[in-house]
Amino acid sequence: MATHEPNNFLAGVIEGFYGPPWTQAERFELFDWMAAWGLNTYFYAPKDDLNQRAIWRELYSGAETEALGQLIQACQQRRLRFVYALSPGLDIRYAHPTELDQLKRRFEQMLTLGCQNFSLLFDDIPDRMDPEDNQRFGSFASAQCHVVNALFRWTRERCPAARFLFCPTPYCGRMAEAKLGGEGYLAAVGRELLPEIDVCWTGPEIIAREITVAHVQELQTVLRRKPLIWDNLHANDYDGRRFFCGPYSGRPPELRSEVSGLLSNPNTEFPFNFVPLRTLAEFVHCRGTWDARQAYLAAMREWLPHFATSGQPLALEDLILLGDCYYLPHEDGAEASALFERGRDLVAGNPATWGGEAAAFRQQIARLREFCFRLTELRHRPLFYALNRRVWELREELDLLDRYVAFKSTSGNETNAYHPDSHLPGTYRGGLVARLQRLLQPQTDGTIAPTAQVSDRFSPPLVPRKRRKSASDDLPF
Ligand code: GDL
Repeated sequence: MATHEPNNFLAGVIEGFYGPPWTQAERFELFDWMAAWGLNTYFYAPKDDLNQRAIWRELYSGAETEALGQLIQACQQRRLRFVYALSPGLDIRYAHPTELDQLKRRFEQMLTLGCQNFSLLFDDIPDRMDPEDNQRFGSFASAQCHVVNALFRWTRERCPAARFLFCPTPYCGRMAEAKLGGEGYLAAVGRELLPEIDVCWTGPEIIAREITVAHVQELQTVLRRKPLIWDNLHANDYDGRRFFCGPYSGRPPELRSEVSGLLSNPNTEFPFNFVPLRTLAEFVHCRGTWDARQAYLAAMREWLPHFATSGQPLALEDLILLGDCYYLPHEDGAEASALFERGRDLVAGNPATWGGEAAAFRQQIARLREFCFRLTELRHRPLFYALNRRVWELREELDLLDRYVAFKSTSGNETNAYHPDSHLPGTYRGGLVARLQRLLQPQTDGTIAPTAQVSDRFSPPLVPRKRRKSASDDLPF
């Protein structure tokens, strides 16, 4: 027996990240996946669709409406719910009736395209209001509820079955604890927001490693409804070096009956989302216990055909090793963890005692480097382009470790300093951002502390090995 009501339960995908929105072709591919896998909701909310947030009062142009109309139709054909979001929170004047008219005008345009479900989002906005709004409503929560309730009523008059979603300004446990939006914000939403409106919530954190039943039940009493999970587990817009192709994880199946839906806001690069969404769909429909790793391995098998090459086929076990390197925000996959631990132990240990470990490590590295290199042969070019920079960086680090271990393994070098032939200052781990990162370091207890010794100059001197010292080496630049 399913633990939630499949018809009302919103299961699917939010295009709700920062950065370049997905292409039309990617969205159509997504809709096919969703229809095949039993996901029912596509939530259109790209932060960088200009008309969604920055210029939310402006209507779409002809070409834009045509594209949106195609998406709505494509969803209808596949019996998927299309939800359209506006984010007016950057500069809306809550007390001005003309602002409500602007929102209606925007929704009206979407209604004429066949859109039937709407949303107003107030995430990531300034935590203060105009004095006039403050005077009229007294609180941020009341001002937002006023606008959302009004738009909800207006929409339901035109579309009686409309689903209406609201994202509060504090949308995770940590923000609520910090009293973002003001004292009692969520309690006011619970009291004042019409009960049919869904409230989005990302969990205890913006990127929640775990979302427990207890966490959600506590929230239910405050919100007076089941929250709708906006899940950022696989979002990568906050870190350009990473992507996440691990399984849907850290949420028990019992959570499903405590929420009004589960929507994933995944990687910005669409091709990375196969396994995250495949496993989300499995999770939504699973009976009994949930084994995230098993779901991952099964989904990786299905993903492998996307890695067809112009040469020899790639092996599933190698794809799994790569996937393990880009698994989840708080967790590497098993094989990547093992690789890291081996490397860490070697580097920390005395090379004289490395024995066969060094050779085994170098072999593992060689396999992963070769696989990364072979990705250049992918026929699916958008997938390769999305992978390219990230995997390049991985290869650089593997290459350095390999050279280091090879050097130290050579008899007589155990205590000698290693001077790289590549990985040179300036071009390797260079740049302002990398140098800024070295100033403060996250500690294992969650604090951030100054790095003990930052030996970093703007332009470190290049002193290649085997070069005789020249007079210019003593110049101070
Ligand atoms: C957020 C943003 C979301 C973004 C995500 C990850 C919500 C409600 N809003 O806070 O647009 O993609 O973090 O960076 O999650």
